[in-house]
Amino acid sequence: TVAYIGLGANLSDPAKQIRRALRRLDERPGLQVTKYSSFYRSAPLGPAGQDDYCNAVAQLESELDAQSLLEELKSIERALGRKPGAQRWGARLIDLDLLLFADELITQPGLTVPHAEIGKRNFVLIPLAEIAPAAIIPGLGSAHELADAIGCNGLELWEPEP
Ligand code: A4P
Ligand code: MG
Repeated sequence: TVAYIGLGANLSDPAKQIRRALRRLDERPGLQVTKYSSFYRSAPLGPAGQDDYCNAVAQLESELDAQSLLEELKSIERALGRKPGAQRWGARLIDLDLLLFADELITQPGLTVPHAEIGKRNFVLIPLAEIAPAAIIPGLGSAHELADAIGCNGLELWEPEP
């Protein structure tokens, strides 16, 4: 199954945390990272007073079902040192969200796919459209249509070209 993961971090050298998470994902049995986007910088959505976020999107080839993939994501978050029970939308070392799982619509306790906020966040839609412009977000449209509509206001490359 082709799946897309949103990666976000805003503590302890965020880009390094994203690179660590990508490596961990690729190392897991049954998961392979087949593509990932540029790294982007944006102001935090949520409580004020946090540092900027680094965000990226990865394309995975998954032999796992969606629920098992979510468990792997949570396990990698813990392995990288994310503290459980932190504030919702508060600062975090690493956040891994399951954005898309093929064209499936999933509404289970603890798992909503497509990710509930996907259509509202340019720090997700722009990197997704970069690596998979034709990807369909069930019920909303294609990644590139949604990215064009939301625009890249407030978003820049993490390390702009000199
Ligand atoms: N959950 C349900 N569906 C999913 C899914 N598709 N993927 C459940 C991942 N998790 C899913 O997540 C809370 C619960 O959501 C999980 O137990 C899981 O079963 P969490 O990661 O533990 O908590 P959270 O991340 O604090 O809350 P939430 O609501 O997931 O926040 P988001 O949506 O992840 O937002 N600003 C910028 N600029 N960039 C960011 O990346 N990220 C956030 C966090 C806030 N502000 C940001 C950014
Ligand atoms: Mg999350």
